[in-house]
Amino acid sequence: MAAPRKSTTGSRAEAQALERSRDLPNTRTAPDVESLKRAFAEHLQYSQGKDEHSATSLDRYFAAAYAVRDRLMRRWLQTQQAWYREDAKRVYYLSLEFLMGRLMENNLINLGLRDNLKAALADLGIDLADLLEQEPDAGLGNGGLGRLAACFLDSMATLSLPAHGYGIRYEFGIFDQELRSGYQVERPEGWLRFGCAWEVPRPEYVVPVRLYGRTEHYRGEGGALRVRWVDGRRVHGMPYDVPIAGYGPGAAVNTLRLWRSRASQELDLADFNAGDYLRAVEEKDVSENITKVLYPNDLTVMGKELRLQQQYFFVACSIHDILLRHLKTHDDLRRLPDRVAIQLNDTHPSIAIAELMRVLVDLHDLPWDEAWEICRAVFGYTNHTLLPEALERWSVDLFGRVLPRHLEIVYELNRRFLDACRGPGKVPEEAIARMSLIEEGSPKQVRMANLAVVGSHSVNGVAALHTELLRTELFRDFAALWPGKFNNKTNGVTPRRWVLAANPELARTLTEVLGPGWVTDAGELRRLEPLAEDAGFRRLFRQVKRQNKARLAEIVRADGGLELDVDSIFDVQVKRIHEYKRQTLAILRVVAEYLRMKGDPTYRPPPRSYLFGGKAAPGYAMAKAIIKLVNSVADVVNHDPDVRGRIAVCFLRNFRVSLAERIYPAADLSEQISTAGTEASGTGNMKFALNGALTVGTLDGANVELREAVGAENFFLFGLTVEGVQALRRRGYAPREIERTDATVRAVLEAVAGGRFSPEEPGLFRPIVDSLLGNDPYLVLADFADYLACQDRVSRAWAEPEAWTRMAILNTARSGRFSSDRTIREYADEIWQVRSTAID
Ligand code: 26Q
Repeated sequence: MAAPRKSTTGSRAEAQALERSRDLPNTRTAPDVESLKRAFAEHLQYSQGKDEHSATSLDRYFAAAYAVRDRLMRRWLQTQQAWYREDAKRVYYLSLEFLMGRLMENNLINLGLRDNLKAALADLGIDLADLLEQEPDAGLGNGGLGRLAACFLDSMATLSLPAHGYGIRYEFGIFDQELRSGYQVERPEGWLRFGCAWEVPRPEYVVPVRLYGRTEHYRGEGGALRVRWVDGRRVHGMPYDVPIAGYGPGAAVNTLRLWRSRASQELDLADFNAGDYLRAVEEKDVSENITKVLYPNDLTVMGKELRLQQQYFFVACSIHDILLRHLKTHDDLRRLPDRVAIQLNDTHPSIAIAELMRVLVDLHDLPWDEAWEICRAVFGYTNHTLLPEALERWSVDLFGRVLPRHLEIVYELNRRFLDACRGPGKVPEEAIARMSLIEEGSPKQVRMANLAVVGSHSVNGVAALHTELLRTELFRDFAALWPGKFNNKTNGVTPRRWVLAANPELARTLTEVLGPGWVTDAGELRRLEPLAEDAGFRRLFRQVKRQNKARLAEIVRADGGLELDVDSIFDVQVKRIHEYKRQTLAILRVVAEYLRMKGDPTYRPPPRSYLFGGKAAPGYAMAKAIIKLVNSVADVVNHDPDVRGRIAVCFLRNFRVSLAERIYPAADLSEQISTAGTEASGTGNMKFALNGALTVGTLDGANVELREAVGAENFFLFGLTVEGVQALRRRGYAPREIERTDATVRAVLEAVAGGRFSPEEPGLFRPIVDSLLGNDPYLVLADFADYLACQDRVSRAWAEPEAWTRMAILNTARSGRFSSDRTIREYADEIWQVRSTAID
């Protein structure tokens, strides 16, 4: 079944030559300024074929990128040799999304080349910052889940863990967001248009994958019942490897392997020989469509056939690859759990459980029970959401058509699992119905979350509160059966990208006072605490923030023309647009502020700039309406001379990793205002806090732990708790009652629904207001009054700049726990049992 891998064993002479080249004084990859200059000049000529007259900015970016890439390669090889030599247990992180953003600056920083390259380019009259802007974001994800995977890769390499990421090389990542008259318009984003300097195609490692077809049951050797999957379509998975450099001298360079679908030649040739050239080419199209585009939905899943193909395609390629690597050095698949841990980033890759069963049982002839034990020992599953609409289910019909053998396997797993649950004194029948891998009803559906729970030895939530809710609500039946399986791994973010790269001024200040250790040991930030009492340091901290605000203001000006006042509060809510995240709550408060200022000229809170940003799923009408509302409120408020200089509203177009890197460092206030019990963790909250923003937040997700870490007195808390939310829902939430009794709510809703922000189309925002007054599951109006009161506390706190700065410093000082290094150590020790191996 496997395409032959054309790796050969080289001659002794070749090995000696390579050995010598490694020992030689290393001019090609030396890190000094002169060598970098020379490398740049050579790549401009010999890789780009350009001279100083013809080179574009893009050519210069590529020349510099190749110079950096050369310096990655040797450590990459060394790392892979070390994993092989040590026979290290490896961890595989399977994810449909890796939201990497730009790669060049992080590679420079992690390799310790940034200053030298900056100097080398400066000597040539080139500004490094300008070059870095040439690189498009690798936007291969939607939001939190995809960015978490990217932060994890950075931490795993920095901690020198033998880790591999597996994902899809989408030709089109998350769409570019444009605004037309305040409405979101999606544009395809072709990040590969000019090629990617950081990927290495590996056509010699293609993997064949089957889809559709049917199963044949037959008697094998000794009369045993066996199954094979036949017919259907064949496609090829071609890997593209992206090196992932850890930070610092002892760190690893790991691999992110992204699969691209290609037409399988066998099929093309068969059609071609039959004289149907056009059909052959069409078939090629269908095959290559699988990895064309990222699904831009987060949290609302629809059972699209192509999405199932994507999931299975990349899983099949990855499992094949993992087993091949294992079998290179071990002949026994039963030892797999000692050598391999596979982490499933949500249920999206959970078909891997059925695929590993298929490969072990059908192809390698292992007994079912043994195969199952191996699966459960190998897989871990991370859940990222409690929202019911986000739980993946596939109709049995569709699933069985695309993956006929896997459906049989799921049914057999389910039969055995439910049999084991039944019996006197065991699991009650109604719990069994909830735990079944198949949801009865029409249509019947495969429950991917249940498959992932049953097929893993570990199920983790992404914040303490979220994990508690998994245990007591979503997976309560499973938790009763297997209490030890459920565990918490609170999310984290990488301080390399989110502080060192994004906030160089803050980073320099931190290193000056703390030394460089905080970059890999974020707990060191705690030593900043006493400096919160130092007036000189506070001044410095404020200066850094002010510079960052000026830098963001310049970006906003260049993109939209709005002039932000850098002395105003930068009050920021950036994240995907979703009703549960309650951008509506924030914008309704802006309206309330605006109306209050209009009605009472003596009301003079400190000036604020309200910055919003985020993408709406293209099919999510309510989210798109919210974007339009923000832009419409901005239009009115920003043009009203009565409030000029006191309030500004700005929707930041096309929120993405590279823009986020400019936003978090510039924020004074971080809005984390989801309904308690809905946001699994949040990770933006951590990026803000590390960069010295104060949080206005509910007791939801990781906000709970963030508040504990920074201290309740340095966090603006409001809103219902999870228990409060549950109690209110039981009592019956009556938003009309709130409207009747709260004059501010009434005035705000009247303004929005009555067309004050949409005079051309007075009814435009009626649906938003109707939904808030109807069966709103997110209880926006229930938290409204408390949110306003809380924001008044914020305004009063801002009026005391020294006290504010003290709080901001303490937020940075006490957020070290939210480094993804801490998170990854916990995964490595408690789920994967993999160890760091230093690279010499
Ligand atoms: C599934 C099927 C079909 C199409 C799309 C999807 C899909 C894609 C992306 C479903 C969900 C997602 C993304 C979920 C996500 O980003 N969740 C967030 O994960 C973060 C990291 O753990 C948390 O911090 C956030 O709280 C959580 O919302």
